[in-house]
Parts: sequence; structure tokens; C-alpha cells
Amino acid sequence: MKLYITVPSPFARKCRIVAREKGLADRIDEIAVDPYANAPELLASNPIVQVPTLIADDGLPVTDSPVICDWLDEIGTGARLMPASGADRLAVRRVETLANAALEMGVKLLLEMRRPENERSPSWITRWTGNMGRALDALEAVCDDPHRVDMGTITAAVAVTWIDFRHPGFDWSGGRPRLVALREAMEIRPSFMATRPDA
Ligand SMILES: N[C@@H](CCC(=O)N[C@@H](CS)C(=O)NCC(=O)O)C(=O)O
Repeated sequence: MKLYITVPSPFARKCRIVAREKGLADRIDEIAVDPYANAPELLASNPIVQVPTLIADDGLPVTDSPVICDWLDEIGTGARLMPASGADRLAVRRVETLANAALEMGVKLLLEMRRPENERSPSWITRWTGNMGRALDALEAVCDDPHRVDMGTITAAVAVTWIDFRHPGFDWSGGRPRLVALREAMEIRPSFMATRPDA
């Protein structure tokens, strides 16, 4: 399999972590590409030219990190990171979705901040920042065990590390001790240490 990535992308990092947690690292070639330059191999497999994009064993592309991670969870070894059904599945999905929401707001904010100063919208910046903070507050409320490893907690830890990396002026940790503890516990796992966004 091939996985198109950028090293800083939190969505790609999540897939790389899941691949390692599920014993699939040796089966996946990670290929760094520049989505913003419309890297031809990425453009050929993903119409919206985003990383991560997985080329599965059948040669067909799989896009969107939750879908890629679901597939890796299914074909890999070890305990399921996403429970197969029922209330447990919904609980993990809730955490995953909140973490993704925080990330999506963080990416919108980053892109806004990268525009020339005279083109930036103060009202969008306020909105994306507020949404990102509220998503983190909601995550704080549900991440009650820093040592649980599943698709939700992996996404939450990836999200706070990326927000800290890309938005160093944003106080993600103040008043969020559970997220601090979760990040500390997760970032010492080999899968996290091998995929640091600042590598
Ligand atoms: N919903 C997507 C989001 C992926 C995404 O936003 N990727 C960014 C990098 S962090 C990207 O490729 N941006 C390039 C672009 O949108 O043109 C996922 O979960 O995989």
C-alpha cells in the first residue's frame, strides 16, 4: 500500500500512528507530497488533492482519514481501535469527531493566518478560534482516561499536539488537565514518537 502524506498534517499523522499500532507499518510506503502544489500522483488519486490518501492493495484510492483509519483498523492485527458496534462504538466516534472538529477549525484558522495581513478576516479568525476552543472543552469533558488507547484518544492527542505546534500562541492546555495528561501518555508511545509533526 502507499500512503500520501505530509509530515506536519495531523490527519496524515493519525493514519501513520494507526498503521504502526496495527502492525501495518511494513506494508505501507509513506510518500511525502505537496498537496498545495497539486502533486501529480496525489491529484491522480484524490480529486480534492488532500493528504492523507491511501492507495490500497487493490490499487484503488481511499480518502479521508477516518475512512483510511477504519480500513487499517480492520486489516491490521491486535485489538480494534474502533469498537465494531453498539454504544462503545458511538462513544469512541464522539471523541474522534470532536477531535476532528478541533483540527478542522485549527486548519481553517491556519489558512486564514497565512493570507496576507490585509486579506485576513478578523471575524473568521474569531469564529475559528472560538470553535476550536469549544471543541477542546468538549473533548476535555469526555477524555476521562489518559491511558485508554483507541481511535478517539489517538485523534484527541494528535489534535492537541498539532494545535500546540501550529498555534503556539493559543492556550490549549489551560483548564484542560485531562487533555494534558492524555497527550503526555500518548506522545511517549513508539507510534507517536516516530511521527512527530516537527520531525
Ligand atoms: N477531512 C480530511 C482533511 C484532510 C486535510 O485537510 N488535509 C490537508 C493537510 S492537513 C490538505 O491536504 N490540504 C490541502 C488542500 O486542502 O488543498 C481528512 O480527515 O483526511
